[in-house]
Amino acid sequence: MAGFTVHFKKPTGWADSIHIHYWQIGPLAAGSVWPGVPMEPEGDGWFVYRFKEPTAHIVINDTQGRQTGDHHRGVDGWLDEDGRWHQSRPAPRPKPQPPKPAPALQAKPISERKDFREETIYFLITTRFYDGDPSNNFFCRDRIQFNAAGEAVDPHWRGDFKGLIQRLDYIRDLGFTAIWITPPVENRSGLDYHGYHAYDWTRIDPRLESPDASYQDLITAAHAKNIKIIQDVVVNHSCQYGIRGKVHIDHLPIKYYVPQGSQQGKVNHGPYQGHLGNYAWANRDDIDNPVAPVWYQERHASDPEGIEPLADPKTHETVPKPGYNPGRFFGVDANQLDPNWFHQEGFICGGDWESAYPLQVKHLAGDCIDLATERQNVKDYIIGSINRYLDMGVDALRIDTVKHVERDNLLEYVNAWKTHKPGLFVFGENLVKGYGWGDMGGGDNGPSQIRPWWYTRLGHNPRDPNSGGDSGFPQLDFGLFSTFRDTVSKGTYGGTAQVFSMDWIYGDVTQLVTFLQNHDVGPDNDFKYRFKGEQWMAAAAYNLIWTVRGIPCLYYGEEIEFMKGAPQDVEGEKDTLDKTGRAYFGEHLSDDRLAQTQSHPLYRHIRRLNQIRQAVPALQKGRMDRVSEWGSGMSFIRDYSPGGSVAVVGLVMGGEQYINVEGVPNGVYRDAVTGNVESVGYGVLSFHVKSNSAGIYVLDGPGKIGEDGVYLR
Ligand SMILES: [Ca+2]
Ligand SMILES: [Ca+2]
Repeated sequence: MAGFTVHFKKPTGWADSIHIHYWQIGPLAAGSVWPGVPMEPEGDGWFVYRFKEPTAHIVINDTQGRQTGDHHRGVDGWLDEDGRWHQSRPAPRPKPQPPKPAPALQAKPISERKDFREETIYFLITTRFYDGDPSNNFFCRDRIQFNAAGEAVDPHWRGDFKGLIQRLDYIRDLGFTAIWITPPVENRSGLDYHGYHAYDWTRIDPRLESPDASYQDLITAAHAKNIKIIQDVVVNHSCQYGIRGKVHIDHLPIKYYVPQGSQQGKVNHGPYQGHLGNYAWANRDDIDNPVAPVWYQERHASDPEGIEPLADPKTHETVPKPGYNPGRFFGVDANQLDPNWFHQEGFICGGDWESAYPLQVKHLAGDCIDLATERQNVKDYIIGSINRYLDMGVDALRIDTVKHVERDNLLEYVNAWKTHKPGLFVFGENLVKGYGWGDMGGGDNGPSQIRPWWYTRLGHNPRDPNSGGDSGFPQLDFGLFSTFRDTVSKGTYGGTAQVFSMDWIYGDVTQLVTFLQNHDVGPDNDFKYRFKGEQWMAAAAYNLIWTVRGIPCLYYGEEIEFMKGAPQDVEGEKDTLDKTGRAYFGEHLSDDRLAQTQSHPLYRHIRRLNQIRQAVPALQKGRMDRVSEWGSGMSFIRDYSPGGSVAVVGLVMGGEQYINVEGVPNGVYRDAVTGNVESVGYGVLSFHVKSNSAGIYVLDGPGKIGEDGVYLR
């Protein structure tokens, strides 16, 4: 017998120590002992072994854990790196093709984008983004900034819809396809520029609109640029004055307030001059509520300066009176609230924060009065008001203060809006610092019922997420966010895998909205500052957020490290917005500064990540598999086989690395970052990643996407 010869092409990533293990080679010959005998190199990555026996069962391996499947051979053959046999040596693989041009930033038309996981989100506080109309600018009563000359500057209500419309191209160029705006409905509070103190859900706040830039104009203009609008909605509470046309909360008109030692009409309240009422527009001097008591409504019209003596109906004392109880102007008597609209349990105290019932029925703060959300009149009012904005074209909703409303009650609202507008994407904010696993562990001090995962589910067992299916109400991913304090903020991915190990507790983890920071929180020890870390750490965080499961969301200014290290919100009594992460951004968007802003390394970085994610369905929708993490790097597979898309991702912090990922479907992979091509024949993809960069190998992918930058190259 002549025997036969086996040739083998070493796959990418295999060690050079190629061995062949064999058995059942005939009745008289013994098989080899694992890992078998060395094969001889024969050039161009090929190895050879000659059998004297007629047949053999064989397994080829590299002695480092990589091996082929079992083969039974009796004739000469060449085994290629995809596991296929040939009768002669196959031609070398074609050289990597030149990368195709990157897909245009233009997303598919909105009408074709039914799955919100295809989007990435830019979150902005409308009043702090870009001022297109100074005539609607307005100072809040609190936290007014004065310049050296004693003039009030930087009005809180400054950015507006007109400015946002003018800068839609900026957001589109950055690659975002959806904008989350702070609540646009009419507000009333000493500090209401952010919109979370609603007074009238049925009206858009006039301080955001201009004659030629209404809310409808914004929605229409965004849609014309293929950008979706996400409206922020507060269900849990109203402002401290009640709701226009529905319910009044007792207090004295603010224009009668005079501080101790002053005199009405002579007080310097900055832009308010004289009193805290009328500043610029008469309809904002206090409230114009038709359900307020008759005396209140009469004063609204008859005494705009707040100088005619008024007897406080509660105490019969007369105002204006210097130093008269400020609580009568700015406070709320929790015992006098209308039970048809408000809960009757008083204000939240220290011990209430980790307990569901008090958290959900008590008032969050003096200007956040807890609505009786389970009552039909409240449901009808809020659901009906928001339906109108959905009819105007709003594409998605973000729900505020989720854990303050009992889940099944809140789902009544969410499901009503989804019924009104089928396919609507609605996500929630359930703020937690920590993993947020509730009764599922992770050192959580609160119960499951107030944690994000609970709201993504329908079951009622706090220890069994699978006791109910997907509620269809995904949440902002505060669990992942919380890990950034100890990971990317310290220049390591170490510990990140742990949060992904609990992904199963969510209804649909691929729909969570992921972020590094927002207007309330940042990834530091106190969870309250804009990201303070080095620029490369932020880039590493974005590499992660844009490639793991979830829908990435960027907070305005992150793209240029805007207000780096500043507190997200005012801290000290004297702080003004310019000292915080909510500072006015518009100066970076002026015509003469725009090019500079757009050349920032992180701007270019995020732009490219958006390009890549938009081109790879697996990054949008794939489940995460084979998560591996070793501090200076991590790797995983995003498997969206149903959509024909698979991506293998390796992330690197610090020096360059070679990364091996196992369990990879066989085929040809192209790196979206470098354009490098690798073939996988035995389930292992091995690739090189430069320092502080990433490899994003896409099965049958388009090759390199976008231009190299500082952090992706
Ligand atoms: Ca303005
Ligand atoms: Ca509540």
